[in-house]
Amino acid sequence: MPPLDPNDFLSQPDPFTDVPPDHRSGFVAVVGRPNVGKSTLMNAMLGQKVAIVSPRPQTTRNRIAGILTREDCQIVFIDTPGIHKPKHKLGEFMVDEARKALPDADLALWVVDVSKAPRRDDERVAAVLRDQPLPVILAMNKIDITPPDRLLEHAEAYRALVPGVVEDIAVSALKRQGVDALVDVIREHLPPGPRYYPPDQVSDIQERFLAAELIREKALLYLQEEVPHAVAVDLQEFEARESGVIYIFARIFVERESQKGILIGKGGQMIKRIGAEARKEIEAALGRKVYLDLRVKVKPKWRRNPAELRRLGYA
Ligand SMILES: Nc1nc2c(ncn2[C@@H]2O[C@H](COP(=O)(O)OP(=O)(O)OP(=O)(O)O)[C@@H](O)[C@H]2O)c(=O)[nH]1
Ligand SMILES: [Mg+2]
Repeated sequence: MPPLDPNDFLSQPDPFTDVPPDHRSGFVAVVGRPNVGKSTLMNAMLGQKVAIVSPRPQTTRNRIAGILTREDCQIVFIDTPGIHKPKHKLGEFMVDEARKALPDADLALWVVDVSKAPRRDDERVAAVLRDQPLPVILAMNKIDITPPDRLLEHAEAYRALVPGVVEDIAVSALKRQGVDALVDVIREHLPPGPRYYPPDQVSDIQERFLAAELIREKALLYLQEEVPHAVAVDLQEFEARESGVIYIFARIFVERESQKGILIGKGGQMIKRIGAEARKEIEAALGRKVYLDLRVKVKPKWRRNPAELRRLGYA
């Protein structure tokens, strides 16, 4: 074998620093009240589903990084739980998670549902944003369901809440309208800098976490009323079998017997449906066959129990 030539080695491109001179990078905290479309918007900007999404408020419970790498920038989005008035320890953890994203960020992306006038929880978010030094970009989401006259009126009302808003832009995360323009605007407000992550890394989450979240997403989608909020997914086994199949065993927690009945459904129909839908999406995400084993367990008041919360990753 010929001796190694150090020049060969040095000429290898470095994916972190080998970027154009106008390259920019930074961390963007995605904040807002529950259900405005923060996770949908982050996924749309990434072009890939990293965070789960549902029609129920308080879907996101942890901070989740989504990494967008372009030739001219790398943006690390931190999706956060919706800021609201907490009613239990889980809620306190969630709001805390959201607040913690701000001190390490270069920019706050404030997402609102512009089809609606600001609510109490939007004012809570505004108070948090006024209380910190970061520049704020206001993403006025859901323009696809906003009548034009409402857009102007509501935009004014949201802008008035946070003097630190440097830029606002109307988007539809669902219809992918204005999403690329939003990324361009965000880039302009980031400092020059290298890549922080390899260009092909889209998130910081683990496969286990993603599997548990996709199970929870399907439960949120099909359950009504107070049941979704009482659901936690306790992933107990995640194991690659010799056959190549990934075996996943998860317990779905609810707080009451009545909720267990709803989750299982008549003749087990509901839990079968949740399992089938979740399995399909986990298989697509992992690119492997999955055997999904779900059990429903009643854990009274787990949302108020510090030991359970810690075990579930909510502390
Ligand atoms: N019509 C419309 N619906 C949207 C849009 N963006 C998101 N949604 C819907 O709004 C609901 C909430 O979306 P999420 O992305 O889960 O909202 P979130 O802000 O992350 O919510 P939390 O995690 O609970 O704080 C879902 O039903 C989405 O499909 C949009 O641009 N237009
Ligand atoms: Mg969310």
